[in-house]
Amino acid sequence: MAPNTPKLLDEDGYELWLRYALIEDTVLRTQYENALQAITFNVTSPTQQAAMDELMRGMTGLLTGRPIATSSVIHDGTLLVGTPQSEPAIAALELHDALETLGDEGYALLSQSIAGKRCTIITANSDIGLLYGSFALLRHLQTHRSLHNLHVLSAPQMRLRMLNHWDNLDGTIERGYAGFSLWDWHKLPHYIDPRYCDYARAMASIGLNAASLTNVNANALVLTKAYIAKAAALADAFRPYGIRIYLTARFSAPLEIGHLDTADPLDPNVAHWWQQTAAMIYEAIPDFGGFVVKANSEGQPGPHDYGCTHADGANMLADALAPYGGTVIWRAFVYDADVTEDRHKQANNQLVPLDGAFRDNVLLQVKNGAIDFQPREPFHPLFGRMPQTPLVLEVQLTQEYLGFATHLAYLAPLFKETLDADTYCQGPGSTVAKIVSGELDGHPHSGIAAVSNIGNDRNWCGHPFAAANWYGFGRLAWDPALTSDGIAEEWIRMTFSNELQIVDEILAMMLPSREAVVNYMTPLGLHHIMARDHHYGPGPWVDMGRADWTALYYHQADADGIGFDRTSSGSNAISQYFPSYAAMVSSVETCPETLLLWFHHVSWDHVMASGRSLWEELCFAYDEGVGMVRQMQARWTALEGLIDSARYEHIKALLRIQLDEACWWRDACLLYFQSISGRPFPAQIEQPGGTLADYMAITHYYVPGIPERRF
Ligand code: BDP
Repeated sequence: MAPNTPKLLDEDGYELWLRYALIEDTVLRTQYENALQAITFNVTSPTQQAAMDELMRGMTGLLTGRPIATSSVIHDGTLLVGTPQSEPAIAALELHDALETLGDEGYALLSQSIAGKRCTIITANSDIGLLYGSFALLRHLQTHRSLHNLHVLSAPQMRLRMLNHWDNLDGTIERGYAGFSLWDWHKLPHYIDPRYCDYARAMASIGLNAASLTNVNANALVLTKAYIAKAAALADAFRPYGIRIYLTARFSAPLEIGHLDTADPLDPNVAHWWQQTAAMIYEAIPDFGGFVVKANSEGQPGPHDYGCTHADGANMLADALAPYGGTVIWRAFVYDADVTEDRHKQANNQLVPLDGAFRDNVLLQVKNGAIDFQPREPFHPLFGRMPQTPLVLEVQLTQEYLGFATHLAYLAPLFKETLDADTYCQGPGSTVAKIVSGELDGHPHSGIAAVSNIGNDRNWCGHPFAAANWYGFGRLAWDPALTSDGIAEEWIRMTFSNELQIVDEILAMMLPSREAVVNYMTPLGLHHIMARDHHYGPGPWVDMGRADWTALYYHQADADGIGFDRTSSGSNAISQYFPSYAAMVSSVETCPETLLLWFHHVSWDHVMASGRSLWEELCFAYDEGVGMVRQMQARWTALEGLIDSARYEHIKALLRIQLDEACWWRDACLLYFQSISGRPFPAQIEQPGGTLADYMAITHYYVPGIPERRF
């Protein structure tokens, strides 16, 4: 640090990417101040008020530090905000062409001369569009982009842009690593924690418009009157920010809270109970989004319990919600303990025959891959196979399988990998993004959802860098064509600094970080080899419990080789993909090496593209993962003095944990696989410390993310 540099004020991350720190570049600040001297905004609704408050807060912080003047008269340097309905000066501009492209959530940012005065305009067809536009203008300033000749027209590609909170009513969070639930059910509905508003601001700032509040492993109590009143208070707090709430519906709720003796979806009393429940909910929450349902999966109740199909179950709930415009989001994460079929195939087997059988207000929510949010999975073979059903893509922000909240893993590249994947369902270019945006099959419903990584930790997501995943998800939900690099750069500039050295170093840490995790946990297509139940740390030796919860089932390592044969000589899961993709992955020669062991059982001596044997390649990959964490550490230490010391030290400590755990993963996995392959470690890699027995003996108690009742 230069001797006279003032010490940076410590930050705790609460402000996320909405810090609005004073722009220190005085030339740039003066340009902005000249362009934005006063606001003209005829506020007529709570959402418009939220936009006004945010503009005032943001511009005050970023610019002079003084509140910006408001004026009803247009001058040079006016920021004019409004819809054509709320603001006559905007109506007079006749911006029909632009507004037509924006739909009911998009916005325009324009430089415009009005009666000879230079103005900047935020306009939209709706109040929520104005709020999104206000955040976009602030992002523009926060990232130091020019206001000259502004002409930004932006509308979301997906209608439903949702977070799924896996929060329990007792405050714990399933797979949550950032503290306890934000929802204080005990004090609701009367105490509205100011944090709810900050949550809603953060959501709206990245265009997210829906939140499912409760765990998919649902508790029926949330559907009782007392809890609906509490949920309604949250819905009220979120409404100005365009966020609709959803609740998870436990299929057996009619038994548990409805005093019925069945939850059979074809029983009229059951249907009636759900209709009454829907009526009660909509009375309290008129814009209630609907139900998210996990049924007949991992022991959860569902229509199969009564000999009915997923469509029977989903449609019964959909009929209850239809009069109010609500939707059912039925999860496709279904697999059966009693079925010996490769778990990879089960969702397609159960659901593809039901395409066309669901009501119009049912959406099917499909995880990015067929197993379970692994560090790398090929796209789920359901994408493209159910053209008559709107599919919602589900990704996971909380790092259940990517190092919890102590590993830095920037996940936009993972989300992009799925969104950009070509299913070939309607020929080349039939990407997952086009399927879930509704573009390919002309569905009015479309959507993307992410399992939240938010808790009541002061910095929201536990790891300061985990906020980039929340941010990145929102930005991609709005526009899947954005790049991972571009999103990361925005986030860094808003979260840390616009200094190029800082931006470049942090970008170089973030972009390869997910690949680092893949390397030190599950390289070359390995998957599901983590510790049992809590999933903390390596467990390639796990062989207890039902087969498809063991690691042995997935890696299939034996004296000859390793990997899951999903070709026609094995489980034939590949046949569920469309021919062009299936042909590529079914040959060892053309299958991307990153997915090799996902689809093939390969000899330890198989020669890889590098010229090394598979065994050596595995060793190098694990070792490279550890090396990549060391590089992240070196880049971070180079920033000492340029980042406030609170965040600097916190991240430095987390990187230390990440390195230790990366070594743990590498050494435990390599020692275990060596015990099967019988081959020596290449001399060039760091030789594993400890013995396999030591690693296998490690036991952890009270690992976060598992509600204690599960033990
Ligand atoms: C798995 C989690 C489990 C969830 C399940 C789901 O381990 O806690 O309940 O997914 O998505 O990843 O339903």
